[in-house]
Amino acid sequence: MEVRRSYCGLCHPRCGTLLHIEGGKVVKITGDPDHPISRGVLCERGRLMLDHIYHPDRLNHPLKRVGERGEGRWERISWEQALDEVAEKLAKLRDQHGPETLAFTHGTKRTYHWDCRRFFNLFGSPNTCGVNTICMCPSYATEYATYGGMVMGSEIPGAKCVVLWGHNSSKSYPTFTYPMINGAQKHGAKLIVVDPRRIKEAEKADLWLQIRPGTDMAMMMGWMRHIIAEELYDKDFVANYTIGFDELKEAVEAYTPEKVEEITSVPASLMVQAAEMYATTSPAVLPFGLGPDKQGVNATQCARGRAILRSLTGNLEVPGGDNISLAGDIAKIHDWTALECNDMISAEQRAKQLGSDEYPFFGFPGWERNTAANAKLPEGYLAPPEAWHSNLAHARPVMDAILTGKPYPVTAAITLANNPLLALPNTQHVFEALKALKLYVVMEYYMTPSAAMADYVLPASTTVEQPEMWLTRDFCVACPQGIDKIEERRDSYYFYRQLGLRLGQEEHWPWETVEDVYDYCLDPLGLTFKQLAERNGVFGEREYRRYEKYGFGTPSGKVELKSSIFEELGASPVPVYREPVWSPKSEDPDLTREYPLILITGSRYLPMYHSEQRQIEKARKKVPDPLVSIHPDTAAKLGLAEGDWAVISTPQGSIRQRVRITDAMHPSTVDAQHSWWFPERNGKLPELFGVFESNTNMLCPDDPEFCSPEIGSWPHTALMCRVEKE
Ligand SMILES: Nc1nc2c(c(=O)[nH]1)N[C@H]1C(S)=C(S)[C@@H](COP(=O)(O)OP(=O)(O)OC[C@H]3O[C@@H](n4cnc5c(=O)[nH]c(N)nc54)[C@H](O)[C@@H]3O)O[C@H]1N2
Ligand SMILES: Nc1nc2c(c(=O)[nH]1)N[C@H]1C(S)=C(S)[C@@H](COP(=O)(O)OP(=O)(O)OC[C@H]3O[C@@H](n4cnc5c(=O)[nH]c(N)nc54)[C@H](O)[C@@H]3O)O[C@H]1N2
Ligand code: SF4
Ligand SMILES: [Mo]
Repeated sequence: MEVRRSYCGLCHPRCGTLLHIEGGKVVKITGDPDHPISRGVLCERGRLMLDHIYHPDRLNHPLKRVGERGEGRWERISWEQALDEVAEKLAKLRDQHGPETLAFTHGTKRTYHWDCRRFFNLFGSPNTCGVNTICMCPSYATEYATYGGMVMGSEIPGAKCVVLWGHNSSKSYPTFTYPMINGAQKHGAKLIVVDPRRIKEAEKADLWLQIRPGTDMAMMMGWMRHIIAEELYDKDFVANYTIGFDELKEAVEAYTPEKVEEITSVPASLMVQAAEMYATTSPAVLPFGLGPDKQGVNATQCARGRAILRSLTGNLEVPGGDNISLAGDIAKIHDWTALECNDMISAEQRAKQLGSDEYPFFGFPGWERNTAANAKLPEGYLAPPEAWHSNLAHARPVMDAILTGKPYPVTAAITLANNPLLALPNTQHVFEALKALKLYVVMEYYMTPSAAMADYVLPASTTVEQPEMWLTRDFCVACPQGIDKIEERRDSYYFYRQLGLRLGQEEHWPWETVEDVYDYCLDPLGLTFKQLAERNGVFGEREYRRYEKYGFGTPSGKVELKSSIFEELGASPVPVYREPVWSPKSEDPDLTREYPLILITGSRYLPMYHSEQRQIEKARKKVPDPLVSIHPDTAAKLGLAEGDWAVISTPQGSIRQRVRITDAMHPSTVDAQHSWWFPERNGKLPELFGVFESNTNMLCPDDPEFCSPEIGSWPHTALMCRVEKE
C-alpha cells in the first residue's frame, strides 16, 4: 500500500494526514505523526474525511440551471462552456451596470481567498462580502487600529495565565488551541473562563465567570477600571508606548465592580479576582474568541476591549504573551497581501463599496488608514493588513442593492466556500436577494440550499486534491496535494484564473497553478513549495519587544488606547458599552413578556462544522437533529422533556429544534445549534432542503440598530426568545 502525505483542512488548522492508497484510491486516512503542528492527531471530523472525499452526493461536474431558479433541474456542461458563458454574462452586466454590479459572498477561510480578492480587484468590484463581518475580522481591523497588527499567535504554551473569553476551544480547535491550554495548565498556568455556559474548560478553570450574554464590554471595562484604580497595569509600557491613557481612564470610570455585577450578573468579588489574576500573573494570554465578536452592537467594542487589556497589562510582544509581529524568516515570504492586487482597483470603484458609507472603518477608508500607518514601519516587522480580513462590503446593503437596484443595481454574485442561506443573519432577506439575481454562480462540494438557487454550480476539489500553504506570523507549513483531482473537480484558483483570462486580466495571472503561486511566495527564502514540504515547514525565530525600536503600526506609532482612526471615521475612540437591543433589561415590557429567555446560537460542537457534514452518515448518527440546550428547571417550567421538538421564536422569526436538557446552561439562557439544513429532504423550492425550518439565522436580525456601528457586525448571540413545546 502506498502512503502519501497530505492534510485535512476541514477547518482552520490544516492538520497533517497520511493517505493510504490502494489501486489509485484512498482507502484509509490517519494522522501524520511527523506533522510539525498536529503531530498525528486528527479530530472527530477529520477522521471522517474519507467519507467526504468519495461521498456519492459530491458534485463532480459543472451544472447549468435549465428550469426555473430553485426548481432543481440541471444540465451537465463542460468547464469550458461554464466559464465561457459566465464570463460572457459578466462582461455584459459589467458593460450595462459597471463592475460593481458583481458581488461575492464568502465563508470562513476554507480554501484560498487571495485569488478571489485578486479577481474582484482586477474586475473592478469592491463588493466582496460575507461572514468576516462577524468572524475574527472585527478583531483584525480593530487590533490594527489599536496597535498595528492582529494577535494570531498567543503563546499559550509559555503563558502563566490563560483567559478564554467566549472561546470554546475544546470544540472549536480541538487539535490546536485546546491541547496547548491543557499543556499550559499542566505547567501550572491559571485558567480564567468567561462564558455563559459551563463549557469543558470552565470545569477545570481557576475562575469561571458565568456572564450574561452580550454584556462582555461592561465586564472588560470593569477589568480596565480595576486594573487602573489598583495600579496593576504595566506603568512603563503605558507611559512609553501608549497614548490616550487619561481618556481611557475617564471612559471606564463608571464601571465599578458593583455596576459591572448589576449589568453582567457576575458577582463583583469574582470579577475583581479575575481582573487581578489576569493583571498580576504574567505573562498572560487573552486569545481570540467568537463569543464577544458575535454580539452585534458590542462586537467591535469587545475587540477593542481585548486589545486594550492586553496592552494595559504589558502582555504584547513578550514571551508567553500575545504576539503580533512576524517571526524571523516568515517576514520574507510574499504573503497574501502581495497577491490581493489591492492597488489595482481605482479610487472611483473603491468609493462605490456597499456599506462603507455606513461602516467606513470596515471598508476601504479604514483599511487605507491602517495600511498607511503600517507602511511607515520597516518591512518585515508587522504584516500589512489583508483586505480580506479588514475591508469588506456589508452583506445587508449588498442584499438591499440586489433587491432594490439602489444605490445601483447588483445583478450578479459568486459564492465560493460559503453557504449564505445558513451563515448570514436574516435568512429571508438573503433568500429574496439570491432569488432576484440575474446571474448566480456557486462553487461547492455538495448541492446545498444556497447552491440550489444558482444558475451555475461548479464542482470544488477537496483539500487532499489541492495543495495549500499554512502561513501564520510564526510558521509556514506545506499542505501537499495527496491525490489527483477526481472527475472534474477543480480548485478556486483554476476558477478565478480561467475567468480572469476570459475577462482581460491575462497579464495578472502569470502562474498556471497554485503550486506556481506558492513557489513565487517562497522565492525570497530560496525555496520551492516542494522543498518546503520536504523540509517540513519553516519556523521563524521570534524577536520580542521590537516596538522598543520601531514603535507600533498606528498613526501615532504607539498603542492607541484612544484610537485616532476610530475618531477620524466617526466612531467612539474610547471604549463604550451598549446594552443589547433585545435584552432582559429592556424597557419594553412586551418584549420581555413575549420573549423571556436569552438566546445564544452557534456554540461549536463536534463533528459538525457550520452547515457541513449533514450528508455524512457517521456524523448524522452522532447528531441526527438540531439541538437546543436548556437548563432542567427552565425545561420543567416549560413542560419540555429531553428529545421533544420545541419551537424557538424571536421577534425575527421561528424555528424548530430538539430539546437537550443540561445544567451547563444558565436557567435564563438557551443555546441553539446553528446552520442546520437537511440534505435528505427535497431540494426544490419551496422546501429547499428544509433551510427555513431549523436554521438559527431565521431568528437573527440584520437591521442597522442590531449591528455594531463601527463595523456592522450583526448579532448571533445575546438575543431574546421564547421556547414552547411543538
Ligand atoms: N446563527 C449563527 N450563524 C453563524 C454563526 C453562529 O455562531 N451562529 N457563525 C458564523 C461564523 S463565525 C462563520 S465563519 C460562518 C460560516 O459560514 P460558512 O463558511 O458559509 O459555513 P459553512 O457551512 O462551513 O459553509 C461553507 C460551504 O462551502 C463549502 N466548502 C467548504 N470548503 C470548500 C472549499 O474548499 N471550496 C469550495 N468551493 N467550497 C467549500 C461547504 O460544502 C459549505 O457548503 O457562519 C456564521 N453564521
Ligand atoms: N466544531 C466546530 N469547530 C469550529 C467551527 C464549527 O462550526 N464547528 N467553526 C470555526 C469558526 S469559523 C470559528 S469563528 C471558531 C469559533 O470558535 P469559538 O471562539 O470557540 O466560538 P463559539 O463556539 O461560537 O463560541 C464560543 C463561546 O462563546 C460563548 N458565548 C456565547 N455568547 C456569549 C457572550 O455573549 N459572551 C461570552 N463571553 N461568551 C458567549 C458560547 O457559550 C461558546 O462557548 O470555531 C471554528 N471551529
Ligand atoms: S481540527 Fe479536525 S477538521 Fe480541523 S483540520 Fe484538524 S483534523 Fe481536520
Ligand atoms: Mo467563523
